[in-house]
Amino acid sequence: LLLENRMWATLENGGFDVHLQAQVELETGRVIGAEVLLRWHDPELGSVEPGRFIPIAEESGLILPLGDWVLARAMALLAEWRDDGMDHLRLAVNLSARQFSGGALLSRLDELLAEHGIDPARMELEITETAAMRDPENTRRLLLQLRARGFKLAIDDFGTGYSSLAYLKLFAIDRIKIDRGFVRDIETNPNDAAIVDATIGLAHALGLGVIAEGVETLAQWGFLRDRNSDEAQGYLFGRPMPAREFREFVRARA
Ligand code: G
Ligand code: G
Ligand code: G
Ligand code: MN
Ligand code: NA
Repeated sequence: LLLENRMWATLENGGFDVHLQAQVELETGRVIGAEVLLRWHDPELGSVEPGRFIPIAEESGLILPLGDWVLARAMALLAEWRDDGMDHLRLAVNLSARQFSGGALLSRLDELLAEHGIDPARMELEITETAAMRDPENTRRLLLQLRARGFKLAIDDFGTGYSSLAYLKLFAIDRIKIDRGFVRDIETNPNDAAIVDATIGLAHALGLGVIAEGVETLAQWGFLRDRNSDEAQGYLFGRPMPAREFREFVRARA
């Protein structure tokens, strides 16, 4: 309850922040966008991990206003970038199950698009397969509506959730994010290598893009390049960093 109360106060005080982690084209390492990752530094508690506070936010319902704040922040960043000649970059935002089933998402996104004058193709919405499978029929409908708006859609943490491959043909998605748990031991664990290999093949056979998460080493990058994954994300290319730093990061590599 302490954390929950503290989070409400932080939200009211504008004390949450986001970091951006680069997403790169696999072949070249060129930055094509970033994932938006929520950060909370509390004056008394110090830095609190999203893995700790997001589950609490989800249980308490705080995730709805908090997730809304993240979406607004992402749209504002895209507007800044557009005005600054960085409009080729995409931002990926994580959606929680509650946001996704809440019913207010579509109208809120429409509002934000209009307010900031954003091309929805610049924004990718990530949902985990577990969240997607809570109510597959609702998910199917909402994804179609989001796609009709022009948003990009990705399945996060692919392969770790309670799900079925059948949804891949049921849902209108653009990209699969291979969970970093499969990437970590890709060079030493033949099972992980096989899973990653098969996932890339499956994605491509279905006409979907694929991004590998948690890429930390040149060897992992090489493995993924050999298998023709499309994109990658991980410490090798860049840690999550404040938005201002990310802008410099992109400039320095352009
Ligand atoms: O750096 P990392 O520790 O940021 O993120 C940990 C977890 O928190 C990830 O699973 C990520 O999906 C989740 N997460 C980070 N930011 C957000 C957010 O804005 N909304 C939601 N729902 N989850 C987030
Ligand atoms: O939404 P998702 O669970 O995919 O959030 C990405 C998480 O992965 C964040 O917690 C982020 O900090 C973390 N992360 C990003 N790149 C790497 C990496 O190269 N190695 C490890 N161990 N974690 C990473
Ligand atoms: O190894 P070094 O610290 O210079 O790597 C910095 C960055 O340079 C890496 O994160 C990667 O983006 C890029 N890089 C490193 N090695 C290679 C390579 O073999 N091929 C390409 N295209 N880029 C590389
Ligand atoms: Mn994610
Ligand atoms: Na993930």
